[in-house]
Amino acid sequence: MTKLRNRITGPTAMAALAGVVAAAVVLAVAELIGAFFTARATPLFALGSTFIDFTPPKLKDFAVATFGTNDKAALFVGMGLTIAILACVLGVVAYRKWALGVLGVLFMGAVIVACVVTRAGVSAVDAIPSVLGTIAGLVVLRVLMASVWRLKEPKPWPEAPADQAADDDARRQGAGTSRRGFFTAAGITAVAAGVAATGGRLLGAARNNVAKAREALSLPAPAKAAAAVPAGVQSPVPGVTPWLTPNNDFYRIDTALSVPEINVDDWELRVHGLVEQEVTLRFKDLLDAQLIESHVTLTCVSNPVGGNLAGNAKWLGLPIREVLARARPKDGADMVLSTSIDGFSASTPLEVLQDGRDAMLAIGMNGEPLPLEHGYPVRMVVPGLYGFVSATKWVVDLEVTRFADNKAYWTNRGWSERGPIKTMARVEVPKSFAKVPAGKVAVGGTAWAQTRGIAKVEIQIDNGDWVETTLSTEASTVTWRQWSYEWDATPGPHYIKVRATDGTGEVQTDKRADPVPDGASGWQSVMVTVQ
Ligand SMILES: Nc1nc2c(c(=O)[nH]1)N[C@H]1C(S)=C(S)[C@@H](COP(=O)(O)O)O[C@H]1N2
Ligand SMILES: [Mo]
Repeated sequence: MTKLRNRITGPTAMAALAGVVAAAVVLAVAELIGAFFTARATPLFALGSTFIDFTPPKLKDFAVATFGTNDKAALFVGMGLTIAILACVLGVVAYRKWALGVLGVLFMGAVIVACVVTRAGVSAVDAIPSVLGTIAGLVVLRVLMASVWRLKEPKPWPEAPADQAADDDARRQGAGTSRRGFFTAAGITAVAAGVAATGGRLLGAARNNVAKAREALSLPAPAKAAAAVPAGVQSPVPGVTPWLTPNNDFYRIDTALSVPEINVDDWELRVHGLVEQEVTLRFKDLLDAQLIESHVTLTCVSNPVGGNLAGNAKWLGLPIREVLARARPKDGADMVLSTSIDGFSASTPLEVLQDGRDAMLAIGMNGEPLPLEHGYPVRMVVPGLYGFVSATKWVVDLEVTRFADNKAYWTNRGWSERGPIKTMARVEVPKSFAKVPAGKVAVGGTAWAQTRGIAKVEIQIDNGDWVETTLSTEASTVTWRQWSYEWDATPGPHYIKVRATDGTGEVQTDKRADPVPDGASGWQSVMVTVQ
């Protein structure tokens, strides 16, 4: 009984416990202080994310297969256990050789700091919570260890010579208080750490609740409002895509595993590179600027012929040419590399950003702040270019550079370095493989050729002649344009083909191309059965 008790409460076990308590203090203090820093700067988040980054895909698949949507919880439990075991070892090491223990703790602290500062969107000051946490952990370890060391001194009591009995009695009593003191101190510290960590969590969540902050944000009125949308932009055919895409239905394409959450107070855009004058913009600068509003149709280069990776919205933002005018690009610059907080980048021709089109740093989408998944608080919108070379969401950096010197995210992965949008038309009603009754059948859809505009949309039934459809009103050359046609359908299977002609008179090519490297092309053909 005494043996068991000694094993659990003996100096070595106490040293291990001291290690665990100290580790809890490191994390708790960092969590509490971290509430006042970037959300991604807390040790647990940084350690976890770094771990995920270095996890082989096989292990990731295994984790998802085994734990499903609890994979993140499993990760944190696993991390907790690993940290606890390491802390036990460090505690025992510190007990035996304090200097070595200190080195171990400092090493762990350095690992945490390294994980924190290498996270995207985290700066060196964000290491402060981890550094202070490590210091607090060391102090706690030292204080607790002092009581453990005090126990080491007396020889095992039964073998003590008789003449030392009185002396030992005193020591034993000292040891008793020391032991009691240790467990009391360890317990209180552990509880305090729990309270601090929870408090830090709540405080951080309250301070960094980006979704709430977004809802509370009110956008300024534009200095230059969007041109009024003329009547008749919408195709009269029921079932055709709404001309204006609601934010909730807007396609979403990005490489972000979790949507970046940026505080407007933390947001900063650095404009640098081949410029006469570096410029740094804060969110407030945007709110105070002369903003413009404009309807622009965005399109993804990955959109297949007939696909729906396109959307049309009213954007509110600051023209990028005005920012560039302040930075004054140097001769020889021909590209702006925009980078998001999570490392995505896009290469946009400098001239496109200066030629007067409504290329902007957008903060509003259809009258609301950008939804988080569409780039809150600031993204780029550039009429006429596919998103992968222009529409950087969560944008934080603009480098004025040259195509010869820099490559963007997708260009490094086999896609083109430039991406003007190709002319595209699609049939939306009737749907492919639909069965429709014979007689008058309403046919309709959408076409786009941003910056050139749509001048004509034709359809061809089976191998008949190309016939012109009725175009809906054009709002602008940078928005899509809808069309409709009344088809006299005879029973049997039929193919409907569609093609557009852009504002320069160029007919959409029938040459089939895959999305890679610079966008799909070809005419869409839908099969319908008329009954
Ligand atoms: N940060 C970031 N921005 C990004 C991307 C991305 O992966 N990360 N994808 C781009 C691509 S390929 C497209 S098509 C558009 C899509 O914008 P949306 O999701 O708002 O429709 O965002 C662009 N901006
Ligand atoms: Mo895209």
